[in-house]
Amino acid sequence: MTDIQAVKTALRLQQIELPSWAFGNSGTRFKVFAQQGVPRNPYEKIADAAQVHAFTGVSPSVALHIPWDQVDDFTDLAKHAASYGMRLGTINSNVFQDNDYMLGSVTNPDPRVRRKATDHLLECVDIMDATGSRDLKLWFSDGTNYPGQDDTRERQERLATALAEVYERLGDDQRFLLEYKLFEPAFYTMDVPDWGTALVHCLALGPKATVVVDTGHHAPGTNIEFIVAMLLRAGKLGGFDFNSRFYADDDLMVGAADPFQLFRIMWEVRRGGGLDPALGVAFMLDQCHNIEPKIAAQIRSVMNVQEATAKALSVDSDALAAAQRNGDVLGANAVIMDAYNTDVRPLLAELRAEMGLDPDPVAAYQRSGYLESIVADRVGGAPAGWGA
Ligand code: RM4
Ligand code: MN
Repeated sequence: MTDIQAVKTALRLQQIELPSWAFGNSGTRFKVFAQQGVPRNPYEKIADAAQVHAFTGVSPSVALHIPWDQVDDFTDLAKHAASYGMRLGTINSNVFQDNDYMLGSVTNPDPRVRRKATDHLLECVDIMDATGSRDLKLWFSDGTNYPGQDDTRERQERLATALAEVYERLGDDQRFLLEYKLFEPAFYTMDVPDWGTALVHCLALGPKATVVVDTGHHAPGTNIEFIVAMLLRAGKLGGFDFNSRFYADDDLMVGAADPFQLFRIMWEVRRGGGLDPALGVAFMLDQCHNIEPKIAAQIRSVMNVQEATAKALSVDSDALAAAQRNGDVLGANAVIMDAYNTDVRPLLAELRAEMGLDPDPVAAYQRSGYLESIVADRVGGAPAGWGA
């Protein structure tokens, strides 16, 4: 039997962080289709993110990407966020868009480039101090394209050196989240290709170093929920970059390509205690809305995470444990499938009504006229996008 009140309480506690870059223009290497009303600066991105929170009630923080979201005064930006009932969340470092980084950033063979990259990471911690952010997300595009191009082991030493310097700089209440990615932009070796590499570096440093799972960063067919279970077991799951993919790092809306996988991931999160905010698992979106309207797509994505979570919370864990103890393969699988096949949308609609929200957040947003107002108001200036 599922305790509906307990499910609702857990859903109220789950917060989903929005990426500032999802509100700017994005595309593929073939074409960026500019949309109307797109924010022109971090202040306008936060205004858009606030809309997502206004209609979902569970997304009160915005992650920043530096230098895309560079401003003169981060304290002022934090105040601006607070005026919308929002706060600034994870600071994402960016050491992949400068010409100097062609052969890598913190693993570059040139010590001058390594210094520059590490200094950027340290500057991101300064920004965290100003914004009150807990988390620094580290993703490195570093790697090689050809066998022999550089010394794979030496690159790991360089990485360890940079990570140790950043780790030392973190305040008592700050952490870093090390992100891995199988391939792209490097095609032969990535310096942090998988969760094993990320975990080894984090274990060497201590409790403030954790691993972040970007759901788009694995080989096809990888059992991501197993990785989640292992990282939770080790106390090293810092959080998620949620998105979904059909082929590679597609950055589509989470839950769109494979809602069953998202449910399985959320079940392991629940099983490992990760829904308890005290464990510090950050649920973040890392997506690009290339052809769909961005604010509505973010609302939809938040709802998709909530639906997967509600299904995971619907698993009858006592019945599952009993079936597992009895070696009842079919029975155990049936418990999981019953939860997955539960329509949790009425429960979420009820919860939203209890929270004073419209039960249908996308429709309510679309009716609100916000999109029409930003299309009319945001005329002139340069729309935000990658590199902006
Ligand atoms: C990377 C990685 C990072 C994100 C950038 C834009 O593939 O997912 O988390 O910040 O893309
Ligand atoms: Mn990511």
